[in-house]
Amino acid sequence: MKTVLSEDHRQHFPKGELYGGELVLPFERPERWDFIVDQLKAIEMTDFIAPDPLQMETVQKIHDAAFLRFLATAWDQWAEENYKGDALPTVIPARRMQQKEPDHIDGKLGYFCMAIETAITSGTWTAACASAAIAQTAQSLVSAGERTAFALCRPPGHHAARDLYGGYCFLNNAAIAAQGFLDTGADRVAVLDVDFHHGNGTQDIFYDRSDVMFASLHGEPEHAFPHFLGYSDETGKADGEGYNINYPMPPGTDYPVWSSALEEACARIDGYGPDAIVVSLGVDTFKNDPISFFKLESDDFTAYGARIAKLNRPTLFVMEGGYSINEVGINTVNVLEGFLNT
Ligand code: 5XA
Ligand code: ZN
Repeated sequence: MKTVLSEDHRQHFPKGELYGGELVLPFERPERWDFIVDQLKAIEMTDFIAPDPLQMETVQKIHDAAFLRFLATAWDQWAEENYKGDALPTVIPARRMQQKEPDHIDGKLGYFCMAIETAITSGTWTAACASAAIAQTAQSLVSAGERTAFALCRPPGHHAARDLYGGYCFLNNAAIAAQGFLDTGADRVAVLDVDFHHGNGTQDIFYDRSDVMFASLHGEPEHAFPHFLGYSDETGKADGEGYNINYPMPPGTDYPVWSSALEEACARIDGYGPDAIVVSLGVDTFKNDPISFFKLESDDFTAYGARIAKLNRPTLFVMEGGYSINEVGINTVNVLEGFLNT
């Protein structure tokens, strides 16, 4: 198996994340990547390769032009204001307010943001583009005939919608990869999101489309981020009706419950008959994750990697969340090993 990765991820390292009313060391920080790479090296099951240059045409099919322009220029506009910290929004277009992109960076940040914990830094755009390029390159490998590949993306992507960033995400790597599969001959692609958090961005992007099925297992929005999307009655619209499937689960959910949702999701995906599967692989379902409430054990990750393999389709793994630093590598690699050994 090949792992696609880049040191450029280090360029995105905000000084703080807004959490519990404080600016804390970000949960989503470069160290996570090091733990995953160390564990991948330990099992010697993977070759490491660098990404090809980003193909912006695919990204433009997933994200709006104004949003991409904003991400590419946000830091420079912020720096022009001589603000001292990283770029964080302070005002958002709430209910009954105008939805128009303002000129001032303070307004733009709020306009394009879905969650304000996430800071933009001088290197965020470079890192986000490298992360998307990683997903594209790994997708090309699978499109060219590899059974699987691992896109070690950082920053993650599944909360990024057509025109929204937040939840540590800027460009939607999994959606860009799904579009890449379609552009290279696939008729149908399934995105299976096993991160603890609902992939609101991926859902948003494909909500009215039938060529991408989106299935997500996640914490109930009543209790879990992103709070405003991820209910089971969100089933798609127009051509996409029936192709969006959410499995929200309550606090304390353990593997027997979680894996029966996975079983249902796999049955739906099987029935759909995709030419490729993109797995949004977040390992924040782990019992000790500091910002999540599921109770999966490390061995459960191996078990579900094996279950995904039984779908018997070309499968791309795209890294999303997971913040229990000591186990993020073990749990990620367990999924890949479970898949590869099946
Ligand atoms: O999958 N998404 C995450 O892990 C980000 C959660 C952000 C919570 N503020
Ligand atoms: Zn997550």
